[in-house]
Amino acid sequence: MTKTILACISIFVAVVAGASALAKPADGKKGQEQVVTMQVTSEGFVPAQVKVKAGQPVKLIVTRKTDVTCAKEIVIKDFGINEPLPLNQPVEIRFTPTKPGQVRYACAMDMIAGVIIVE
Ligand SMILES: [Cu+2]
Repeated sequence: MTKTILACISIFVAVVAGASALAKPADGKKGQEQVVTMQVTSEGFVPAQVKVKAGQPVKLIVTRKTDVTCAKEIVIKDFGINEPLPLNQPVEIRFTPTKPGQVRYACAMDMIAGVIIVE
C-alpha cells in the first residue's frame, strides 16, 4: 500500500516539475519583442508609417539626427509616452499594442506626426 502511494506521489511530482519546465519557453515566445527603428530628420519622422503586430511588445528605437526640427521629443498619447529625443542618441521606447488599429505619434506640439499601424 505504502509503495503505491509513494509511486503516486513521485509521478505527481514529476508531472508538476515537467509542467513548470514547459511553461518557460512558451512565455518567452509570447513576449517576443518587435524592434522598430526610426529617425528624426528634416523630413520629420522617418519612416512616418510603421507596422507592428498586436499583442506583442514593441521596442521603438528613435534617433534624432537633426537640430533643425521641432520634434525634439516623441509623444504617443495612446500609451502615455512623452520621451525627449537628445541629438544623435538612440532612445528606446517600449509599449505593447493590444488591439489592431492605428496609433498616432507626434512631436510635443502635434505638428510633425506619424502613425503606427497595428495589425
Ligand atoms: Cu512640433
